[in-house]
Amino acid sequence: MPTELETAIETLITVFHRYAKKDSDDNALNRKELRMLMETELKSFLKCQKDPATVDKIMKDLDANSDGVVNFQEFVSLVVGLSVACEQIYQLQKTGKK
Ligand SMILES: [Ca+2]
Ligand SMILES: [Ca+2]
Repeated sequence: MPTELETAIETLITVFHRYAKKDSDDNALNRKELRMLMETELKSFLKCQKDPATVDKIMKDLDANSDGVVNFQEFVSLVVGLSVACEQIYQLQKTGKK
């Protein structure tokens, strides 16, 4: 039986490829694929983001090698960034409840 963390890592890989394979390039997310992934899989996380240019901005920030698409390594940095932000909120809520 895989552990919770192993399952989480597997899920990341599965979700990335589910969206990445929508066009001919299976190993990267183009703008449309990234938008679809974020709108579907990160719905509640992005709800507070009212800026319509968010996807474009995130895409530009993520595309470390500037090839116009987001590969798995670049996608992981989005997940890491969101995880860090969420963990900080988690900490704040914990301190707030004291
Ligand atoms: Ca693709
Ligand atoms: Ca890239």
